[in-house]
Amino acid sequence: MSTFYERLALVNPRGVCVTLVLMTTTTYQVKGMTCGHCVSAVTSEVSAIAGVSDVQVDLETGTVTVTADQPLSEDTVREAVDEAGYELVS
Ligand SMILES: [Cu+2]
Repeated sequence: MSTFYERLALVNPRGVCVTLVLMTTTTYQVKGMTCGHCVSAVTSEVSAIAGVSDVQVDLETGTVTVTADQPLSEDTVREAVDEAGYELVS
């Protein structure tokens, strides 16, 4: 799994630089997906996780890319993938 953080750097009124995490995009490897039905099952389970705004599944590579407004715990994503009937490999 790999995570990309989209950050916004700001300078607050006291002149202190702060960064906000706007969005995280994480790519997971999922085993067992073979067709469009698998894609929609995984998409709907993972989309139901709080904070998730987008789910993209690539059948050929078996990757699921999840965009969320906060970092997600891997266990949460693993449970959702498991619920759909597949296995999170990494
Ligand atoms: Cu399928």
